[in-house]
Amino acid sequence: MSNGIIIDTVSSPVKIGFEKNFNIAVPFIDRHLEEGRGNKLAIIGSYENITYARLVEKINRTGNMLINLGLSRGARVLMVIQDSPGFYFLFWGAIKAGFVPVPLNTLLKADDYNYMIQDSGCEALFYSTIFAAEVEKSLEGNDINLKHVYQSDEYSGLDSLISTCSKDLKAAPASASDDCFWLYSSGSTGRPKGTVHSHADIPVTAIRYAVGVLGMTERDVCFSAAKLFFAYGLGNAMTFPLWVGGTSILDTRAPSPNVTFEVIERHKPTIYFGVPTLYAAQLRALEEVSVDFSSLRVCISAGEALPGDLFRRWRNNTGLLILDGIGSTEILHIFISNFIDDYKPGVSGRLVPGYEARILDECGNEVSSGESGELMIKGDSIAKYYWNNEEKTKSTMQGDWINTGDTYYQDEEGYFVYCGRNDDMMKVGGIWCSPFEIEAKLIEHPKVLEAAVVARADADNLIKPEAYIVLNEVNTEESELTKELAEHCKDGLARYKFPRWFNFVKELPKTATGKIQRFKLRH
Ligand code: 3UK
Repeated sequence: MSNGIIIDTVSSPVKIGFEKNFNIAVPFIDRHLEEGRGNKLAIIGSYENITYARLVEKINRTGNMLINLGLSRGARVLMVIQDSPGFYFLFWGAIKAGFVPVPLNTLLKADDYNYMIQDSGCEALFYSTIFAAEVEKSLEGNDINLKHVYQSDEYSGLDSLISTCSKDLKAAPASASDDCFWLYSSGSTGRPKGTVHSHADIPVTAIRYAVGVLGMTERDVCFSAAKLFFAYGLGNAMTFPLWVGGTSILDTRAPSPNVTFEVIERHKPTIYFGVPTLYAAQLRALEEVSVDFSSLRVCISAGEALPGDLFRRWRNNTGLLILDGIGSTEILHIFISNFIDDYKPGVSGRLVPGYEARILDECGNEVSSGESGELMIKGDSIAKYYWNNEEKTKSTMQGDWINTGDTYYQDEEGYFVYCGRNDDMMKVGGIWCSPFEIEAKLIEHPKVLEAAVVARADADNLIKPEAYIVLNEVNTEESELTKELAEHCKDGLARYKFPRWFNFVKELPKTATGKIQRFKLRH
């Protein structure tokens, strides 16, 4: 049986085509039984281990359960589900049965859930018991037209709901360009936007990034500190291992350094996917403990830029590479990346083959080499549109191209260098200045754990950089430290770039996915 995807590996970049009738549940789920992987473990971790055969059975039962609810074709099914097998069952059961799963960030508050329930017009909502308080509050006292709400117990997954449903299910007819799933993308301002992805997008990221860049095979065991509800985690811990027939480690706990170390030693992943803040905290923890990283072949970082200093310290400490790559909810996964045999500390890397980039100036013209501008990307995994938001769709998705909202330049070797979000960039003395470059310099100082740099107007109303610092240790006098850090920055940064103000804070404002919210620090 064909799995519906036509991959032309002779052409470069690889060409990806789809048969007319195409539902991604066939190549990502059903295929594994035909390929004899029934007894192989698909999921390990906090819960019972799940083989591919059991996965297919549970997904089919879940799909039938959703059909039995009488949902309309294409109905949105919201999921507030922790990293557990139940997440897989619902996500793939919905897709296979012709519905559209919408995993939500599990760290949100009732008000956000309420908004997403209304905005999506969903017909069903499933949530893990531990998120009951906020989810249930979101349902109280309003006229949400939601037909089905289910709490799915952690340990048995969805068992009580699905055990009487048939274990046979044929994938619903679909095509590569049909709506397949959504993720809510939270911009730095405004309400989150329902980002609608089609059936084509998941296979494209798996083929171009997981296989093309990371060389993933069925021998890989993936562990992602980023949770499944985040596009980064969804690829790392679900769609990538499912594409290659590998194994995923799921853990429900918040990813502290100790939790990640324990999981790595116990379950022996071959690839670890982290975020810069966590790598920084892990490095600090490694001063006290030693950890067996011998199962790992490579580490990945995304979500925000990885400072070169963290890359170097991690390699010195563990002997492992961290490949930084930039991805987005809209493009679904990483489109510019460092490679195992082609990397450079402190840069995002090169285009993932299959994606194209343009860097534009304020007038929309391509910049000359070495100059920074707005990064536009073209590729075949980009979301179709934002739900219910024509204005944002028009300004972001421009024909085949998408505006990432990030400022980049290409260095003399052609590597893409991140400078900040477009709205975080500042002009100092008429010259564009990247908060990220200054932060990367500050982080090199041994007393600095994290740093955020924002624009602040001086007495003449001219913009200068201002730094917010989280210290590694707090036993240094602040005025001393300010002097020390100013000296440290003047050495190695262009003169106009050193921060004129230093603030020492306990923590930096961050989004639920760990991105520094610099706009909250501006004043
Ligand atoms: C920023 C980075 C510098 C950048 C994501 C991997 O982060 C992901 O998606 P989001 O929609 O955010 C997208 C924005 O985050 N960013 C992400 N990675 C980097 N900036 N260097 C990086 N390595 O501003 C981008 O526009 O939450 C990451 C895979 C899938 C993802 N969705």
